[in-house]
Amino acid sequence: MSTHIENTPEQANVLEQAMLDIPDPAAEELLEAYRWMLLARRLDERMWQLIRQGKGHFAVPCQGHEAVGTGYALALRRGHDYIAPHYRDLAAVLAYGITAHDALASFFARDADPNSRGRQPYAHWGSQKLHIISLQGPQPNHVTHGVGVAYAAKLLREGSVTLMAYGDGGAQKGEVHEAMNFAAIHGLPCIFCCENNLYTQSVPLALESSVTNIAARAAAYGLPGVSVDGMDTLAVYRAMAAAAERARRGDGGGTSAARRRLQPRRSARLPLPTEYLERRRHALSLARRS
Ligand SMILES: Cc1ncc(C[n+]2csc(CCOP(=O)(O)OP(=O)(O)O)c2C)c(N)n1
Ligand SMILES: [Mg+2]
Repeated sequence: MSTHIENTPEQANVLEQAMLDIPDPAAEELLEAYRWMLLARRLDERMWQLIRQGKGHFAVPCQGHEAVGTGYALALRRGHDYIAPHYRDLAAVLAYGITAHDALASFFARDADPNSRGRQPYAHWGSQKLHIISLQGPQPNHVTHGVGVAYAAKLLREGSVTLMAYGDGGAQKGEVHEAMNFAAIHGLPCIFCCENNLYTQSVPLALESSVTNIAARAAAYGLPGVSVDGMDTLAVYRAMAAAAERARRGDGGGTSAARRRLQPRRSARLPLPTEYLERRRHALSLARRS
């Protein structure tokens, strides 16, 4: 149990120190990681094309988030550790066993979609078999669910770690506070990974949060927190591997990491060109009537 942790600067610095001792992944692993990132980017580009051709209805770009998902997937034992991914973590779910075919089946809402058989919108990842905790529409509910899975893993002495990823907008929600507090009280084997792209849809971080370094909040719960460059796969890998090691050792308190990326990008629902025209016609007809 990790109650009553002192919030000292040393405590906050624990992860930063531990990261220094994490060795680089083997060359084959790095090559595999590059494949996940490239495949995610190519799929993403294709989906945007399909949307613009009017052949898809809902795209969630992962561009700029590939290095984060890849970094944390590299640090975990895939198939054993659980992930509750952010909706932009295509690279992570590819690493976890979702195939390009599966992702496109989800994009086209087909029965072959292993996430929800086409019943949830694209990017609502989830697979019991692959240890991917199902994503819900309301953000970021999956964070509390992830903590529940970590609690169960602890009770069952399963030895697994659960990683929850969410955006900087999601980080402002009560769920994250509740999840971090509960995880810290019970010393749960879990990692909080905030993918800070500096925007919540069109709202800049400054209007969502009074602090820019989201990782600094970990200290309020007695958890170590570190902020790394989310465009740097190896930096993310080291932070996550250090966090996972602590969690596995039962060092308690869970762990927390936040990251930023360099290219903020708008999210994600583009009306079809025909919808645009329809809306324009409608707006014009209203204007004419008034
Ligand atoms: C409770 C709730 N409110 C609003 C939304 C609509 N919504 C979907 S994604 C999103 C933006 C989330 O921003 P952030 O967490 O920073 O993630 P990003 O898209 O930037 O990666 C919003 C507001 C939602 N899904 N759930
Ligand atoms: Mg964001």
